[in-house]
Amino acid sequence: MTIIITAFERSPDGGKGLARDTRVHWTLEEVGQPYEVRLVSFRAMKEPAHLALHLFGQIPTYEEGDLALFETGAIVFHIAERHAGLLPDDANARARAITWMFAALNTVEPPILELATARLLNGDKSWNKERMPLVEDRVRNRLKQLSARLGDADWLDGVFSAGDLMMASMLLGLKSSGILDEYPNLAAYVTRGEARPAYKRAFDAQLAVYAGKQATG
Ligand SMILES: N[C@@H](CCC(=O)N[C@@H](CS)C(=O)NCC(=O)O)C(=O)O
Repeated sequence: MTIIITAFERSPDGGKGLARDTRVHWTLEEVGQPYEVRLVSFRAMKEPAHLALHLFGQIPTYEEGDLALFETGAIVFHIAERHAGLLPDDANARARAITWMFAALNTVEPPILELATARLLNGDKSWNKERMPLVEDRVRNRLKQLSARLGDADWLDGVFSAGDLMMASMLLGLKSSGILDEYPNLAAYVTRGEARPAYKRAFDAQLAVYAGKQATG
């Protein structure tokens, strides 16, 4: 059964792999599942056909036969549960890997998103200057805690898991801010994630989509 995921027709990040479809590409590449990508424009994302798949009118979505999913946490978990390689067999280790997925989505992503919003959307507002140090400190606080927990380890709980895939995906969004480099073990963690062949394939796949759209206009 062909797996179809959706992605931006024109990604605002210019092909840097920061849109959330990249973590789904990455997951599918890790487990070796073929998939197709359907591109959607910002307008099409808010139209009935797409809203039937994603009630919030966003990407990515995931279709597999008569199953349609949205929310990257649910999509990555679904794939990781059905294919070997991203969730340990041991029940407790599996539960911990799932915990890291939730931690990435619920505890680490929100301050990172707040920082991105403050920089990209509110950068020109007079009140943003005063607020910025608070927003950056919220990110630093999470990174400090995560950095202390990771220590010298390669991955958060022994072997690479869906929890690392999700956590590294969040931290990737911080690369351009310079804040990640204040925590060398986290910067190295992200570099290790990016060095995985599956990540490279996922990144290249989304870049090819972006470059193709640029070339064809
Ligand atoms: N919590 C959702 C967030 C999805 C999301 O914010 N998608 C962005 C792209 S990365 C989007 O579609 N933005 C356009 C919009 O919200 O109109 C998930 O993890 O899938």
